[in-house]
Amino acid sequence: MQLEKQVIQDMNSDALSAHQRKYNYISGEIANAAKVVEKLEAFNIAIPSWALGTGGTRFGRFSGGGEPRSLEEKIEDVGLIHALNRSSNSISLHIPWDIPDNASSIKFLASQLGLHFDAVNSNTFQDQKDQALSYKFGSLHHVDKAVRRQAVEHNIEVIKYGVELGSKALSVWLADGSNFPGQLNFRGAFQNTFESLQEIYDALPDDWKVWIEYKPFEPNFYSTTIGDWGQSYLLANKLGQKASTLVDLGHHLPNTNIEQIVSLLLMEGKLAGFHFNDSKYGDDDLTVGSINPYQLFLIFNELVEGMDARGLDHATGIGWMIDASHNVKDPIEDLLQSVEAIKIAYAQALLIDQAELKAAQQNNDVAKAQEILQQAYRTDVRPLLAEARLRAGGAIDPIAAFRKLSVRDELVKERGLKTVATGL
Ligand SMILES: [Mn+2]
Repeated sequence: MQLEKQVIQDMNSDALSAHQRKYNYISGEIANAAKVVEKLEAFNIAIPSWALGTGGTRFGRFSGGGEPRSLEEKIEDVGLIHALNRSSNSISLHIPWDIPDNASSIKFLASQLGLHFDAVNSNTFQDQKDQALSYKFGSLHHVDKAVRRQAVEHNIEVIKYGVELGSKALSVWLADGSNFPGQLNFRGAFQNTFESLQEIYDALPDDWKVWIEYKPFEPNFYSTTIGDWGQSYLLANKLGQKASTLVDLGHHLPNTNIEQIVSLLLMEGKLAGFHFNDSKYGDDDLTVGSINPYQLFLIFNELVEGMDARGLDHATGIGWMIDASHNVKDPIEDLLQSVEAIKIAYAQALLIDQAELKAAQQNNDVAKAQEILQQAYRTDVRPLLAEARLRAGGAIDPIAAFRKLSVRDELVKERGLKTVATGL
């Protein structure tokens, strides 16, 4: 299924006058509305191929209807999201869940929908059917060199798929760790991980990057071998220029000051990008902005300020990607909500008068600094987002359009009620 521009435009006509009223109001209230809309138009967030089906937990999975049955159908779903919000122009593939059998036809399909391929993701946290050696006790950190070799080769194979599709980065998340004290020699595990990553690093094409993710616990519950941003940063530094640290918002212990981590990684030129999601307890993979939108806004404040300080383009300077799992909501609606939340936080951060904030910081005017941030956070920027979408040919209200056009019903008709997408 594809959504033609005309269909979306017709949808918009009902909502147009209400939108104009709201947009005119906010344009009068803030100084830089036109600039913000321009930046919002340029800002895209990649959709992961594994988020288009209903996710499960270790207790079960309740699939919805019309889930994509193939990589082609996943790309079509991202095409639908992008047609509605004009902010999701790339897809991040997970290998081996989504191996492109015919790269040129996959690339052609994507480009027809205005999409390209973002970072490719390797998987050494599961054993695959025909796999010779098991990752039960880890992959890149494994005590057995043969297992490490197999995991390194898998990563190099993922790079090859990525090259065929025009990706420019490999994203590595390891489940490696230990469940019990004494199980691992920490130094040995870290050293093995480093040496394995070095082999992967050496296989990167010149214009490629490797993004190293960290996570404090799960699936291992005593230690993880890349447990926090310091350990990832250490590896990235030792590896070299092409390696940097990927921040997954859910990969922190409760109450961690993520915005401070982001600020320092950015300062050091080692912030690869994001896996956006939200959480209340652990790696909950909930819809972005559903639990703690203020934290997301504070992160974007650091990003905007830090990227401007380094002269980075907001849209392309680092990687923007969602990594969430939708257990109870329609995945497409959930992803539309996530993209909206990210762009709201970004737009609010763009409203902050950074010069005024710096002056307040210089004067130790704490109350004023708080006022400046909260003034931006409490501004309803949604009409700015809608305006950016409208100008780009998207829907004023993407979820309303998705529902009015009965997109899911159409997908169920096409694909059937009992389809299960590959992934967790
Ligand atoms: Mn992630």
